Amino acid sequence: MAKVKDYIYRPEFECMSRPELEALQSERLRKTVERVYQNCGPYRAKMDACKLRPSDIRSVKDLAKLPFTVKHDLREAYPFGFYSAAQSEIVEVHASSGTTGKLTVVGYTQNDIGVWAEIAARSLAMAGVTEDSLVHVAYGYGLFTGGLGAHYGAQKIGASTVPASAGNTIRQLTLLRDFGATHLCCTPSYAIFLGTEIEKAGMNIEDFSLIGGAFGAEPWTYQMRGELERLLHIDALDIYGLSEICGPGVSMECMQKHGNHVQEDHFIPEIIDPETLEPLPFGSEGELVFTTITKTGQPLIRYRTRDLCTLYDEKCACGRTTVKMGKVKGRSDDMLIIRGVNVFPSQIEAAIMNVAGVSPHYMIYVDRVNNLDVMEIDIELDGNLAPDRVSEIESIQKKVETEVNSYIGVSARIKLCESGSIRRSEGKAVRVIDRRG
Ligand code: DLL
Repeated sequence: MAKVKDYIYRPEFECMSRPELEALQSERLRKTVERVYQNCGPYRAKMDACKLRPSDIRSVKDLAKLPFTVKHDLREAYPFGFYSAAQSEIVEVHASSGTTGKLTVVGYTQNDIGVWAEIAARSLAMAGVTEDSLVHVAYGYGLFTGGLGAHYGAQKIGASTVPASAGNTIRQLTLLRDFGATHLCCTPSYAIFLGTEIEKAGMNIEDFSLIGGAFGAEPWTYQMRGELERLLHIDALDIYGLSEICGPGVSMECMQKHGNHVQEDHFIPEIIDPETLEPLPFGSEGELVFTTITKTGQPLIRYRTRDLCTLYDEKCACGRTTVKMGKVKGRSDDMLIIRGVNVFPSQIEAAIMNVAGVSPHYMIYVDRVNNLDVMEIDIELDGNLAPDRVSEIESIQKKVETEVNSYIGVSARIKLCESGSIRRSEGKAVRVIDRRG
């Protein structure tokens, strides 16, 4: 039974008719384009290069005329060259490191912090947060936007906010239980870790008051949601965002648990073909692109996220009218090419989580042996399964092998390991070690 009630925080924006929304988006887009052209050198240069003037952008229908922005553009302008506001107006700076290269820096004005608090509050309201809730934030606080984003949202609602930050699992569990947290915010992999540690810590989930949570910052499957809900006795909802656009809350799943609503009065989403860069219709899988239309510090125009997913324009039973994003399959940079086949870690997760007897803790190793790509997946056995039941373990191993092969079309060596043997992460999970150099 669902425990969470889905509160529509701002129906006047979340439930607008499409013509009303497009009129609002067009007005905000015009202002944003004018702002970046007048105040941000790299944008003026990009628009001049395509012979575009702000007056050429009259409505959302003109969006595709505008040039894209990519991470490399931000890094070239490191640290503050993409600001569209004076340094004196910037009140907070965040940055993401990615796997390589320079930091990608994002500056927020007071207005932008307000936008962020608003979208994070709307998101937490979808997970049932009210002023009576107690929200335990176990995303990292710091340059990463997870901690402060969830914090601003919970505070805007008026909930009691516990800024636990990441790490120290026993302390997290003790605080969650003793303070009676109703909602948990952290990465799904860390939430699973917390869930599996409860019993080991001699605690009982019945003594916790949790009902829901907002989990994101990394791809996770519907199967993982099932596991998380079973372990923590909660409704586990998906929150999406990225530092460059506005941290957590750019989109959020409602209690229908079928896609994340994009906060379209603040961000215009598009899906493009990552090869041809042409916009694709709703329902097609492609690269997600966002244009911010209410930020003033560092607005971004047609920012290519590298995240692969699908947008849906379907009526949602929750009453919101905004476009929904399907599950993020992964970043195009995270795609593995194994013996010529494109594989995303999230597909492997979906395959292994279909088999009973394994836990959600796994690690993928890729090697090149005699010029051939070889993949090994180490998966922990379910904690309740004794490792000496050889025939049962062999049968699980076979099932995982078959499932992975039929899901992704590539064979993998499956190694089942003892519970607790795979490294846990307190933030974004590291799932792949590619040793092919
Ligand atoms: O991860 C912001 C965030 C914090 C989102 C907390 C949700 C919760 P970055 O560190 O800049 O920002 O990483 C952004 O993480 O482009 C996606 O590839 C991935 N990502 C974020 N949320 C999800 C999600 C934060 N719900 C990058 N599902 C994005 C899948 C996600 N991937």
